[in-house]
Amino acid sequence: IKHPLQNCWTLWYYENDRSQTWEKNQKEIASFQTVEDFWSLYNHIKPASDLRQGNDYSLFKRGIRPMWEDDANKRGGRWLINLEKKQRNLELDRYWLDIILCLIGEAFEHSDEICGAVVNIRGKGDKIGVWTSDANKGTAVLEIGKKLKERLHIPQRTVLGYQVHKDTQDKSGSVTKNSYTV
Ligand code: M7G
Repeated sequence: IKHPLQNCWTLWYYENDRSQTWEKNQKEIASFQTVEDFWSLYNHIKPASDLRQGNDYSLFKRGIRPMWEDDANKRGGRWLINLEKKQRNLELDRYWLDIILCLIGEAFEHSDEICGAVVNIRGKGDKIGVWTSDANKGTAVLEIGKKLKERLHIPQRTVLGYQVHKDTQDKSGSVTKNSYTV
């Protein structure tokens, strides 16, 4: 008998095809709800560091689309980890796996607030975001941010910021303000 997870999760792949809309480029790869099925999927796909620039993986609870517009995300935001270029070789895959394990292992006290996580492979620096459902739930958002920083062994001096999706969506400049930091 396989070991069930508390939630069923769906892995998505975004391929940067300019002839298609952003939404159409989001493809569901597979869903799993046991530890064993997670590892067989994980062992079967390319590590994030091998994706082409411009592409993403997303892991979301089943039924939540990896986009701002989804009902579960539209009032939410993300804890954002900005990586330096050299971290693609050193840390990206470890961070992404550790985040997946935090999500599917329900490592947070406020795991109910978690929607999913996204890794963006980008020439200007890769990014990992952990998406939560309600940016106004400060206690939950902060608990998740602190736990994340601790579980990934991110140095104390590195500041992580939480950005509201609405702000990211209609940002005019190139930076979105942080609504929380840890
Ligand atoms: P990105 O891929 O999150 O980061 O956003 P990047 O700027 O480092 O590549 C790039 C663009 O993709 C955005 O400006 C939007 O046009 C589109 N995009 C990204 N996200 C997360 C969404 C989303 O959730 N919904 C929609 N409709 N477009 C999005």
